[in-house]
Amino acid sequence: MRILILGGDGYLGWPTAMYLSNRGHEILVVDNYLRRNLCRDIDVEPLFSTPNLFERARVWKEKTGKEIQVKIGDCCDYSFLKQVFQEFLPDTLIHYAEQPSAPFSMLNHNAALLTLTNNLQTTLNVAWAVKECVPNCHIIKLGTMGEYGTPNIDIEEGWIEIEHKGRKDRFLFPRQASSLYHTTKIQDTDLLWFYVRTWNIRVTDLMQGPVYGLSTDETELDDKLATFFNYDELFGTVVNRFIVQAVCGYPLTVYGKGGQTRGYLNIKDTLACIELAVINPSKPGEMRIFNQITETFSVNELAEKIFRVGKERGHNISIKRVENPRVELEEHYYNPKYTGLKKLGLKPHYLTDDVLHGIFEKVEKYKESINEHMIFKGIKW
Ligand code: USQ
Repeated sequence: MRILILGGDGYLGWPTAMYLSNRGHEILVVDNYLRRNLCRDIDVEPLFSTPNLFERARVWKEKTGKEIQVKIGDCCDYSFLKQVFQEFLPDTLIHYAEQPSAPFSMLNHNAALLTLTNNLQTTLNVAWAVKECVPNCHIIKLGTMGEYGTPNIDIEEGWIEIEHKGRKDRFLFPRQASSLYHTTKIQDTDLLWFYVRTWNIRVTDLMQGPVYGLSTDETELDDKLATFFNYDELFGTVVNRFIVQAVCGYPLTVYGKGGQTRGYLNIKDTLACIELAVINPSKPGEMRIFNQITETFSVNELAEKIFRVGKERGHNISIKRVENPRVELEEHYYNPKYTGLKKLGLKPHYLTDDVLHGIFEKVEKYKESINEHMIFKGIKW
């Protein structure tokens, strides 16, 4: 298939590009380096630097003989995006091109505006480019489990049937996020659902939980093919952060009571889920939604696991409860359904001790590069 990946430079975008290229698909990645630039501008650079996309694609070709095409540009610019679509004519579009950080979106008005305009304008442009250039193209959009929030009822896979005063209908499952970033993802969902109903386009929305890990079969081929690995408060996700904290002797920062429970998944499973969505596309006029997680943990459970494995590796670790900088429930019911992707064939890589040892081993190599000042900045909601 011809697969266009928007946001192809990111933590997930670049590993996805290599994974699908390795499986024989024709890949074009597009990015404007928003994430790289934001990290540099606000002094939260990843654990190790990674080459730009052109260099990454050159190394990929050297190692595998396979080509990944690269275009640098802003998906908010409709004429640029439309031209990319007209020239490449994708069968599948994978949409990662968003500002992905909840804390960044809450930093100040400029950051909020950037998040809102970047995320929504890109999604709007994607829907239009598909309609005008390749109406049969399957859009795979990365949503997030945080769209649902933490309701006091079971979380269904995207949809819920409601009976009201003797009548029934099927609706999007209620969404109530707890950051502006997560709210833009809800708005993305709504936008695409509107265009699915109106234009019969085909969409798969993957409601993903926080991802952890830094290696995939493809990143292992060469150090220059590694993905970004942020461990800072803005762009790092909790498991990756805690492992870096454990390695450098910074206390594991459990926010509030630590009962916040989320669904997590290994970066390898993100790639597998994307591939399953690619090869099993939704139908025209269908908005298909999967909850993309493999298991759930509270922050306390994660901290305890990482504490235990880190101790085994001889690290000097402590767990510190800090006042929660976020507005979120710290003790709540959480029972999401996540059977759809398993039915399509997903074989999860769970967060075992072995997996944690593997991430520790990688991070330990860069121990000297860890900048403790990036770990906690206290960005408050
Ligand atoms: N947390 C701590 N201590 C920390 C960092 C985080 O207790 O030092 C807690 C947070 O309060 C939260 C949980 O860990 O309850 C997860 O936080 P996170 O920073 O790993 O994840 P989040 O901000 O929710 O966002 C991340 C990605 C985002 C993705 C989302 C999936 O940055 O792009 O969409 O995970 S989900 O959370 O399911 O919406």
